Amino acid sequence: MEVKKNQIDDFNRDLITNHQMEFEFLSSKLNSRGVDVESIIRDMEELQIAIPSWALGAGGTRFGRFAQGGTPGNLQEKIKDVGLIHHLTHSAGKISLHIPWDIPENPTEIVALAKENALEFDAMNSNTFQDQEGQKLSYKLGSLSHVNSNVRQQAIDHNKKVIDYGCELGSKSLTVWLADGSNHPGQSNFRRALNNTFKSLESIYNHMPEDWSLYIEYKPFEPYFYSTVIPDWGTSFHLASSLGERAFTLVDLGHHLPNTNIEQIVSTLISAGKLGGFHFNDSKFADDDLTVGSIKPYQLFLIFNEIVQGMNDNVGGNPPIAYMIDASHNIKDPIVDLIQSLDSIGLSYIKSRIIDSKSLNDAQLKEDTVLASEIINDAFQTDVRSILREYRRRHGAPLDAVRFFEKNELRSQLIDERGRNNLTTGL
Ligand code: PSV
Ligand code: MN
Repeated sequence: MEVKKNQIDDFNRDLITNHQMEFEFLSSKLNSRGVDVESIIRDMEELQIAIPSWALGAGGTRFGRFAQGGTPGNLQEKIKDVGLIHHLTHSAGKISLHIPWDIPENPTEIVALAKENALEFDAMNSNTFQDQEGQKLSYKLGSLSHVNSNVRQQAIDHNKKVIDYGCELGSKSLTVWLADGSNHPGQSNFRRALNNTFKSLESIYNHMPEDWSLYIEYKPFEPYFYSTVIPDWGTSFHLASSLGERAFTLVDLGHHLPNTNIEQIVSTLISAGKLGGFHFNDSKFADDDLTVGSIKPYQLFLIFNEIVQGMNDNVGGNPPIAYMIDASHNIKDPIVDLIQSLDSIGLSYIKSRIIDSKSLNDAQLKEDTVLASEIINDAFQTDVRSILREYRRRHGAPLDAVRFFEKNELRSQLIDERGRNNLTTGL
């Protein structure tokens, strides 16, 4: 399915007058306050968010999944869906693959298709949390941390293979989400599990080419509920620091206990130069993978504030952060949900850029708590949607990507092409 330039032009024609009015009003207001709107629009080009290959199908829970129709049935179709999202938003220029769900059987063809869709390959993701058909040893009681060295070796070899696939695609990083943990007190020796994990990761780290990075996720619960081998950022940070310069912590928004101050974790990691990757989603209860910014937009804004300020100072020499959306789509159309997530990310980023950081710093130093919170709130309460629209317009994208998708009945076209009951690989 192809979206033509004239379809976008026709769509934008109805919205353009109103958009221009709103954009001019907001930019003159912000410019008079010393905010350089043009530089924000320019910098947004750098804010490219990877879409994982497992996000394009109908998600669900262990209780069931509901078919969406027209979802991609193979890696090629997944690349095309991400290409479409990027075309409509100009902010999803990367795709993140999961092995074995999306093995690139013919890397040359896959690389060419990605290029055609203006996409790069972001981090590769390994999977030692499921047993695959024909797999020799089970991961039921762990993988990289397992007490049995043969199981550990199998998991290490899998991760190495994932790196090799990534090399063929031009990816430069591996993300390890280690599901290992225990369900019962006494089941696992914490020290041994952590030590085994470190040694396994060391072997994987040493397999990476010189220009690769390793991102280590953490998660306090699930699939095991008593303990997790890498439960928190401290453990991930400890492993990354012990492994070396090219190992980093990855923060997934859904992997925290309720009310954790995630923005402070982000700030600490950037100060130490160890924030490698970031997975966006939102949640009400646990790791429920809801649309980014749908539940806690203020938290997202505060996180971006720490990212923007931290990366400006960058005393720890933090490398550019690899951003990805890691959400699941139970009842919404996955493409629409991903666009809504990209909208939230873009808006939070813009809001964090319009914070009057000089006055905020002065207020902090003058111990003026009220003024400090007024400054933060002023940015958060500003409606910056016209800046996001202007960014999209300048890149030939629709002023409202969700409405464009629906008005042009793009899902129906995908259903016509791919069928209503096709199965998507992955979660
Ligand atoms: C499970 O929590 C998870 O969402 C992790 O965050 C990984 O990034 C992803 O699955 C795929 O392995
Ligand atoms: Mn994740």
